[in-house]
Amino acid sequence: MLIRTTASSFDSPVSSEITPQDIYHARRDLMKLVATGAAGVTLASWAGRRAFAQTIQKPGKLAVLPAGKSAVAGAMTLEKITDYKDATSYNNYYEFGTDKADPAKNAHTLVTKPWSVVVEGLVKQPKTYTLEDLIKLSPQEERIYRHRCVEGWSMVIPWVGYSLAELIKKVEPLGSAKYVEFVTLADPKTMPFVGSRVLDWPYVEALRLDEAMNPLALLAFGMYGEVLPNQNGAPVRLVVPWKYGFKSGKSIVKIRFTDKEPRTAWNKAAAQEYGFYSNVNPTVDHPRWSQATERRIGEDGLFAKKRKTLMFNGYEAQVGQLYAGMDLKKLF
Ligand SMILES: Nc1nc2c(c(=O)[nH]1)N[C@H]1C(S)=C(S)[C@@H](COP(=O)(O)O)O[C@H]1N2
Ligand SMILES: [Mo]
Repeated sequence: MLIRTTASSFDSPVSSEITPQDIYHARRDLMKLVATGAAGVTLASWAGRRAFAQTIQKPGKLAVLPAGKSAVAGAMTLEKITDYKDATSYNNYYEFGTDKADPAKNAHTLVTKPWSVVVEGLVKQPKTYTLEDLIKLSPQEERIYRHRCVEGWSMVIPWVGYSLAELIKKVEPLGSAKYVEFVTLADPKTMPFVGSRVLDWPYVEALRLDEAMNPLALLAFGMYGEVLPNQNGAPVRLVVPWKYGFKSGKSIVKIRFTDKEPRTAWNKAAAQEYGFYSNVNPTVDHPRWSQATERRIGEDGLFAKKRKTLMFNGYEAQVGQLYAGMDLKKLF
């Protein structure tokens, strides 16, 4: 994979990486700055506008995880990055409680060292990776993704990791492998809500193999230039930006290749509400609420005007072909 790290290459991204939505939102952010008088000369050029949109403040809370800017098409949205504070205090991580504030309060008990990830099932090279080996398997990239929860909120998060495809290629799936299952940690000693009846533990998620091979599917080890905070799924999680957030399992301990569609935690809990695919889709509502709009966390306060939700969360150019010919109302 091509890794570009210099500022000059960042200043001339190929056009396929920039969507009309990205340009629209970047321009709108700039207009706001101009209106408040905050825009200085450095924002006069297009490069300046993008530099503004992409500047990532390292929070200085956890170990730094160096990464080059990603060259994967679509991997660097220009939209305004969500404040670290919001991204780390408004979470879903049911092993630590069902309230959005619970993971930040409770996840300090998660033990992330030592950590290993078992890769098994229909592969030629099954292997147990230590976290250290897994981190070194491919160069770390920074990716700025839109992140959309099925409950109707969204954020923009700079992740650090590499394409899940890099790991998949290393373990060589057999021809019979059609799905990839992700099993996450379920430790009742350190996770106070494992054992509660909301979900059948461990939290399990899965992708079709071709979805898992799409370069946007990210195995993430960090965010905002540092290792993942516990509440965001330390030490390793999945990020699948064109799907609702629950497809992105946190604190992964096992990756299994199968020939049958795996049962997933939310599908088991409420099959009529959470399908296997769960692609972000403004035209298919959740049975109890609309999916047509979203509220961007940290944007304009509590009474924020809602934004229109984009098909495949704005990643249609990159992933639309995976679903050609499928009835997405049935296979939601
Ligand atoms: N193990 C585990 N992974 C999980 C969840 C969970 O409860 N347990 N919640 C999911 C949901 S519903 C969402 S929206 C995202 C939230 O990720 P974030 O808190 O980093 O924004 O994590 C997903 N991964
Ligand atoms: Mo979610």
